[in-house]
Amino acid sequence: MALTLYFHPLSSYCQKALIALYENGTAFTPHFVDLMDPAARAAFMKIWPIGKFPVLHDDAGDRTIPESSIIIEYLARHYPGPSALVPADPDRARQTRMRDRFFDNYVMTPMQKLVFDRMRPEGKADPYGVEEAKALMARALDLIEPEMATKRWAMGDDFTMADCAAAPALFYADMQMPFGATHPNTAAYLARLRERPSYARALREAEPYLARVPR
Ligand SMILES: N[C@@H](CCC(=O)N[C@@H](CS)C(=O)NCC(=O)O)C(=O)O
Repeated sequence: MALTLYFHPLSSYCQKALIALYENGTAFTPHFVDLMDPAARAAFMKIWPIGKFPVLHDDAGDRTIPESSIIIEYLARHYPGPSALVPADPDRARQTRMRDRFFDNYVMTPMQKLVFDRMRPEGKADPYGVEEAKALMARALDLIEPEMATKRWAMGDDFTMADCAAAPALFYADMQMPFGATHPNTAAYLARLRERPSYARALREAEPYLARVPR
């Protein structure tokens, strides 16, 4: 098979790439990476020395593609399917990329800060950084909330790369800093994302590991 995805089902960025693959029924070989296993980590670092997943490998051209957004752009270009995850219209493509960046930088990044801070060794917590992350996430949610009053998906009627980014970001953000009571439109959007078959599948696959996430 041409495509291999190096990933772990619990990882939010891996879920983002999985949604894109499942959305278009793209065939790929799943390569599970357990970064807690030193041998598996060392082998993965040879593929992508930054050591962060997901990473896609395409036998065609022997291409290694890291970074979830770049993976989705690559799939949209080389393995297109019924869901045009990056719109053909240049202006809509730019808006999609903007929303993808928004969810990654202002929801996923602070969400990860909250998760990883809880995993730090005793005495190494970073309460100031956590407060900053919470404030950033709250600002992001305040911007998403009015947008999602009228929209089904991040770009309107069409499911795009922005929704691939939004689903795991909002899922884990809600786990760390529940927003259902304060941001009902965003919560309803998350509920729609969870029902979307591509994300429902990624979540089912993450389910056996979810208890590992500190909250
Ligand atoms: N910018 C990267 C971020 C990837 C990322 O942060 N992956 C996390 C899992 S969600 C990871 O590999 N963490 C392992 C580590 O840092 O050791 C992307 O979009 O793919």
